[in-house]
Amino acid sequence: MRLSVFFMPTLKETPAEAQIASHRLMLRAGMVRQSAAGIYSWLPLGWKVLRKIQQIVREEQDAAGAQEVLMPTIQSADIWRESGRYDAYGKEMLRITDRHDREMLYGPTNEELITQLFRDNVKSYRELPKILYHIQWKFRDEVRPRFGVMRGREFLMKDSYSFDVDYEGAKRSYEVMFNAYLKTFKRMGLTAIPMQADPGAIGGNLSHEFHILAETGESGVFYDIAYDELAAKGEIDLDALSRLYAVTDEKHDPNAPNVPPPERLKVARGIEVGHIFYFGTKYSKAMNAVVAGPDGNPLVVEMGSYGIGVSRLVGAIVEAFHDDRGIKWPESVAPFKVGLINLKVGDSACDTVCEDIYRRLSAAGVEILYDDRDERAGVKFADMDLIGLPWQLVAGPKGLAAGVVELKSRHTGEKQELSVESALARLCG
Ligand code: P5A
Repeated sequence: MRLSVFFMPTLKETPAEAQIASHRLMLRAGMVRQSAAGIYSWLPLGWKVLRKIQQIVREEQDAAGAQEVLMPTIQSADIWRESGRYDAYGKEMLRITDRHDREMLYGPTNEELITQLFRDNVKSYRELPKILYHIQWKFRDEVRPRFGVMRGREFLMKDSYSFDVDYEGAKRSYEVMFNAYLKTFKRMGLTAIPMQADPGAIGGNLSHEFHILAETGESGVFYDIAYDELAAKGEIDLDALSRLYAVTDEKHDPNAPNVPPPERLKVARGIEVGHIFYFGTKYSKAMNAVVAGPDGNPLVVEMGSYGIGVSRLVGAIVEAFHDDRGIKWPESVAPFKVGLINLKVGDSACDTVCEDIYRRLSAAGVEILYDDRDERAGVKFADMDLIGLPWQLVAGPKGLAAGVVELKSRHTGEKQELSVESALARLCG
């Protein structure tokens, strides 16, 4: 992509409404624009990141055996009456009336809809277990939407739902999703700490929140450093994990039996990027989701639901990876891998080399943003640091006369002078 044509309206000034780094940087980098309180348009740069995050989430769900569907955003109030949540949900639910005066709503979550889908289409225990998921926009009329996409009213969620014949099966599904979550966040460069949580409005009796660590996180977290040691191992045993201490600050109890000694208790700040629930037969019972069991008798299915805040993750990743000049994207979610800066547009050596690099990297499938604008070098460096692409490749008349370009890592700040050929080899590898 050429920056001269790319729709990326960057801002020099810090927008007054933005209280936290990720919100400021996402606005300044031209990733999103607010259209109404807590409702955002995603511009090309932001949308590219959102799609990469979705893709990682999707791949890990598929790898865990979950199957993707797409349920609607608009739901009928009837199914929420069946589950008993229509009145209980309160003002956070955006209620809509259609032209026939039928009560509808913009879905804040999909337990009811998936339970209806399941009961109408699955008849026998032989078809279980099943995990279904979708990645779909939700609406929650939050009292105080804030921090940009981190607490929006309209936001993108990945929600999965598991169906099992008994508790043992449901616990297995929970574990499968639990481990898929750890892998998912790890691929984004994040350390996610699972915390025992309150099931709240979703209901049930087993629940974990996944918090990623960031200095500017919304909640304080306390956890046993044994987590870090366990997480480094990859696959995690839920039983071993659940014995460890990890809570958000409102639940911190220095006298709890499993609180580690002070030197092993980590105090940090976190952002909730995922939340999973086992709630047994709460919805299947209320909505009559039964299958024929092995003995022919009806069997009420055991369920769980598993959420990831996909759009929140964009903000959370920026919180975790930035400095005072801008964003520092992990390569796996970066909107482009390389930013190419032509220091002197109009200079024939610079133009020729840059065009050649642009063509060859594009042909090799390396995502590259070429700053071909006729702008001052300072502006180009500042914009490139702001949008945070992992690699910056700088070509100027002086370097080219000596046969070199400069390759800079946005993460470490490390710069290296290389020939064009070795720079290309590096970036293609
Ligand atoms: C689990 C999946 C649920 O809704 N039902 C389906 C369950 N859980 S949850 O914790 O309420 O939400 C799941 C994740 O969605 C993100 N999230 C938000 N992101 C941005 N803005 C919001 N207002 C918002 N509310 C929730 C969080 O990451 C949460 O963990």
